[in-house]
Amino acid sequence: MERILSGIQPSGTIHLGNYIGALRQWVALQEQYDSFFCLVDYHAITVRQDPEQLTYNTYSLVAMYLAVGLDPERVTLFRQSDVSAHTELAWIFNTFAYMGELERMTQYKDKAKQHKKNNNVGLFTYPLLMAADILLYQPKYVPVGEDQKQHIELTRELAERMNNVYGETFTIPEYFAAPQGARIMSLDDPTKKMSKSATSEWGYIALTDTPEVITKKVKKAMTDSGTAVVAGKTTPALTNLLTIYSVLSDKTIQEVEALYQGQGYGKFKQGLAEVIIEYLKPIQVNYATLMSDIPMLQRILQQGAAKAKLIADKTLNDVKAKIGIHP
Ligand code: ATP
Ligand code: LTN
Repeated sequence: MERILSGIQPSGTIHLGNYIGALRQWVALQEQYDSFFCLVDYHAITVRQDPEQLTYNTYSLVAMYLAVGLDPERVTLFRQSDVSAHTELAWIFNTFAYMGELERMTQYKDKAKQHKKNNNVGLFTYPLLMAADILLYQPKYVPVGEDQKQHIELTRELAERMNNVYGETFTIPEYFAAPQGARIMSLDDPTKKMSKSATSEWGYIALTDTPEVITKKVKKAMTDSGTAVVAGKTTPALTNLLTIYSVLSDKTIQEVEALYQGQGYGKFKQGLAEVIIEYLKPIQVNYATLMSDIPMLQRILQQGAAKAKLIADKTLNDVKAKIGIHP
């Protein structure tokens, strides 16, 4: 069975962008692939976290992984910090990656601007820890949103560099994009991606938002000038809303456009809010049940870490031996 690996930072609320761009694909792919899904807490601390909140966010994220339909019997769910091979391999990659390569990363450039007072070295070397997360498990695909494509390209570059020097060491992983919605845009600014670290909560819909909040956020969402509910280059805001509607309702964008022909934005937004609320209802029920049993979530993470460690240590030991560091 071919392998996939992906991860999300336990740094805040999971939103529809995370779900449509990443999580939803994971649920579909778990049937066909040997799946490893990580909670990347060492990545999350590149932005200062409140310790208690980070612990809570970690459990909240495992609960969300399960609530959307990942099956812990089938997939390996684990926390990055439980498998020390990740930070060890990341250090080795620090000695193989070039400053210029990391300076080109758009996520770094954005985050450095966003966090002027804490533009720490971890923000800069972040992609190398991500490369280690991936390459330790030799996956064929990495299902992530489009914003992470550049990091996957860097990961491939590093893997090839190591393979050229030391012979076959790493599988070269491929970016796996969601067929629709690989980049969901912010509701209050369709030129920016929907993001959990956005300054305004009006930009995203959290998977845990109540029906009232969802209705308000959708009502407030930006639209384009005009009245027709159509997708296209000149209507980026509507295209984004139509994409969300289409993915969550299993209708094509054309079918949704037809449904709201001649009805204006108000009716469409009301329909969209209903679709989102109905879609999230069962996820929210599951999530609440799962969060009431933290020891069970801890057990799942422990079991996952044990499975992950076996594979990660094997790769790390191979790399160490190749560079001349024998146990
Ligand atoms: P932050 O805003 O703090 O950078 P984030 O909301 O981008 O966080 P991540 O933890 O960085 O969330 O991303 C988790 C996964 O969700 C990644 O695979 C990422 O590509 C995907 N993702 C994040 N935002 C979007 C989006 N707007 N559309 C599609 N996929 C997204
Ligand atoms: N950088 C990713 C999160 C991430 C990741 C990974 C994704 C860290 N390690 C390994 C896939 C595989 C992000 O979404 N910001």
